[in-house]
Amino acid sequence: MKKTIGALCVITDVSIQSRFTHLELCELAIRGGASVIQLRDKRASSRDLYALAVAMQTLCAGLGATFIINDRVDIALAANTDGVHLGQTDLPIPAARKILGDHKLIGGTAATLEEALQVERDGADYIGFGHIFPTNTKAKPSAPKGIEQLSQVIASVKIPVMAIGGITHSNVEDVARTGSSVAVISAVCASDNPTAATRTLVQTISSARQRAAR
Ligand code: TZP
Ligand code: MG
Repeated sequence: MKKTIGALCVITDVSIQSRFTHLELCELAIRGGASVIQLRDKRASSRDLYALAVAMQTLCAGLGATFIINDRVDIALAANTDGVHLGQTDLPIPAARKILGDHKLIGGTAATLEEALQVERDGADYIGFGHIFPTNTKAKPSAPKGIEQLSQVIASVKIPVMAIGGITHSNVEDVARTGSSVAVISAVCASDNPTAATRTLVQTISSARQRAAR
């Protein structure tokens, strides 16, 4: 059965910090309540990335989380991950769908409403929209999109939206109130205590969603 994206995706990153490995971050974040883990590593060799993806998929399956790999449809297929996340310059979503089939999650990045609509038309399962706030984790040529554009995207598409970029403990409530899922890198990976950082984010998202549903 196809997995869902839930409330919080923690994207593991070993380029902004060296204290924790991908696998350690994966386990620590799931223990804190992350529903989705995404492996994102632009430097690892294909061989290392494959081995890591197999290990992280096994860990996620054992702990009840969804596992997604960034960029790499080939590794998603070979390691039988739950899904893949594709950016605007990665393999097109329809091509990835041909390879992975209907049971795998495919997410697509969008930075504008037009891109979000295209990602939906392309058959993605969710849209990663951002960056919402300023971030140092990834070089971004355009301006942050903010909560208003996020809400506009959510109102315009039928598939789930996952907000990304500069989301921290201090602004996650505003993001969650829109109904969006949340993806973070530095708020968890650069924290001294990734489990506690994840737990706080999950709790804030969950109470904001409950309040918004009332
Ligand atoms: N895509 C858009 S912003 C971003 C990515 C991968 C970086 C998010 O990192 P952080 O540390 O949560 O701002
Ligand atoms: Mg990419």
